[in-house]
Amino acid sequence: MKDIGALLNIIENIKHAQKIAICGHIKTDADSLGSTSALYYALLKMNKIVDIFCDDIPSFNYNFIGTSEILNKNQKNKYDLFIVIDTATADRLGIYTKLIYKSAVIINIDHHSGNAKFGNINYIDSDVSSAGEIIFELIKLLGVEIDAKIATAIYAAISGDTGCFTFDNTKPETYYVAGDLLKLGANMKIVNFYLFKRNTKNRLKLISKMYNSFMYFENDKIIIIPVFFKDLEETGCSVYDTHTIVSHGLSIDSAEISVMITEEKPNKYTVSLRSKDKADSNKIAMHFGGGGHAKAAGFNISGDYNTIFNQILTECKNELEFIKF
Ligand SMILES: [Mn+2]
Repeated sequence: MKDIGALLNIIENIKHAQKIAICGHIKTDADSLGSTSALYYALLKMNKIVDIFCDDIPSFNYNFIGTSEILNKNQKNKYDLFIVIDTATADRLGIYTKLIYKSAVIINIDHHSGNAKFGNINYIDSDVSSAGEIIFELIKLLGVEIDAKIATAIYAAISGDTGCFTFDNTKPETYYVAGDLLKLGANMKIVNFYLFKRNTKNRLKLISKMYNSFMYFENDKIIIIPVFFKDLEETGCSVYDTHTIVSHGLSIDSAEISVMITEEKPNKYTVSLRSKDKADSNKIAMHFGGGGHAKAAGFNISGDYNTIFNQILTECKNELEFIKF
């Protein structure tokens, strides 16, 4: 729920701080990068000393946000304020987890319902589509003029987490915010291309392999898409190139749950889950120590492929049994 009081508390803290750090999560995405970058640009306009971190090398597709030029450039020993965005648990900051506890005040801004509230100030609103929506509100309240660069970063954040305004988390308010951002100069064309349309020849090769390996269970209610390390090697792709394909499993009428099991490194798997109507992806992911949202979640797991595959299939079947009632 929106909590203006808490936002005003964050604003007071920002106003009184000089050295501020901003960080998003590992396995970064458009929401994390867009939200952290937008706030970074806004705080620079307030003449703050700001550093932005992310323990990841973002995909080329996010370069338009401008983050690659500003990310992980400077690191001070201590910050007045450390602002964590879009990150449910502190360990998802990777190597920067240690840094937050050296700061005077930790502000935790997120939209994951399972957020661990590790900040001194926690602003968690799971009603909004993305952290981007919260950051838009925050920058407006800070009184900073939102230019086209900031608007594009926030638009990318929202568009990324809503799957270009197609997921269930897209609400009337999401469109109002997106409309405001377009008026402020957000470059919708560039966001649409880099987040949803751009391909490389290598990625097209990988996708065609993936389409050929869709597996169907429980009268086609469960779709599992395995991607092996050798597939990535043979096509010259990374895990990032597999993104979005997991949603395609749900395009089949009967599908309730779509799972992509990607062997990122030999015997190390990244698992992405998507669900359509009643099935809860978050619940399945939490069973394996992961998390996310009701319709989109994920986790990491290591070990023997067949064992992992069977465990995941069993949990998906359990969820189908559960939603029958
Ligand atoms: Mn997010």
